Amino acid sequence: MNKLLFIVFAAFSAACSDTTPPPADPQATPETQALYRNLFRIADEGVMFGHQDDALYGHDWKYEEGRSDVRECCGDYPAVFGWELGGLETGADRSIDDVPFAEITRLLCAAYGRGAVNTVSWHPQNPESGASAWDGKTSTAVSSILPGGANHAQFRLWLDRLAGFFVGLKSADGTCVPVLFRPFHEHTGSGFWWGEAQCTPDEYKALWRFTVEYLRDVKGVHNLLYVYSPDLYRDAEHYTERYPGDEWVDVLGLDAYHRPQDWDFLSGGERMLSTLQRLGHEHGKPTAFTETGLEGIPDTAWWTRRLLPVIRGKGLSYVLVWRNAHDRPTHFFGPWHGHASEPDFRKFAANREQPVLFESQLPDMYH
Ligand code: BMA
Repeated sequence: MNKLLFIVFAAFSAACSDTTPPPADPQATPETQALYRNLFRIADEGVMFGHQDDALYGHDWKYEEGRSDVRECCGDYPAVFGWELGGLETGADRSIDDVPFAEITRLLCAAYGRGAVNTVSWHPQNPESGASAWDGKTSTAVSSILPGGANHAQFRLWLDRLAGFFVGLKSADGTCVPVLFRPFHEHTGSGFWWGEAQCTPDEYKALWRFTVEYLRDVKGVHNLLYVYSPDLYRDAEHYTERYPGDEWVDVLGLDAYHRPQDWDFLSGGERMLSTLQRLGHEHGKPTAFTETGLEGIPDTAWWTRRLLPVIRGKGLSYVLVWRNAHDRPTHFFGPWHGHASEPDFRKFAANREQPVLFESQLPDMYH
């Protein structure tokens, strides 16, 4: 190839590889847009490792500044920090896990300051009964909060409170901290009032679209990327049955816990994450294993024998394991220092076949 042709070709490829679709919020802040572009790019370097509530508490401690069960096992903080907003909708100042929202704000902003990525889940109470998110007895909760529904005004108030939280996430230099927001998750299951048995596909889509539209267009929240995260699913049709559409979603996720009595994690994980990879390509979205874990980690080689094989080569931007509760000794999904799976976690963290990225290994995700 002559030199001129080569330069034209190189410029063309650079332009192409730089073309990522715009996020669901075209007015997303520059840092949020940069994070979105980098979610695509990071998958070529490795899978970011995430842990829910990592900076707040661990297996046998809580609120000790700087501590992290993950760091105590592998020497580095997670690349992705998960946080939970359940309870915020009621105006409470502590979450359903008894965590002060002010602490979440402070530590989430600190994680951003160190270059990490933040994601937020939300287990809002049942709008009809006032019981928890797990109250899925009726099939009218979702329709009751849609426009025209008896609880619609209440739902707007919930979103007002969420919007207040999101716009209040300010870094030291005043930048609004970008967040991967993952509402109404696991909806291919029926564990929550917005689940498959509790509402129709059209109601679910309307709920999603209203939420995005209200936060973005009415409340002017522009630091969010929206993550769609079904539970276990049968096939691509099942995955997309309640999908609100490409213009409403930024990241395609999957929540799938290893429950040996219910399904085979290796073959099921392979199937679901391969389909997710294909869907990511078809829809032009980055993908993530948004929640997973084996409760209590009874398999001491779970990290390299189970998790690593299913995430290997799937093009995921991140994988997040659920929280290590400080007040329930067997409710943990992440590693902790002294647990029998710790050496295997270190191997997982250092493996070279499928790089797993921690906080200090991240490139600048926000520019
Ligand atoms: C669940 C459990 C609960 C917790 C909820 C929200 O999966 O860990 O104990 O309240 O997540 O964090």
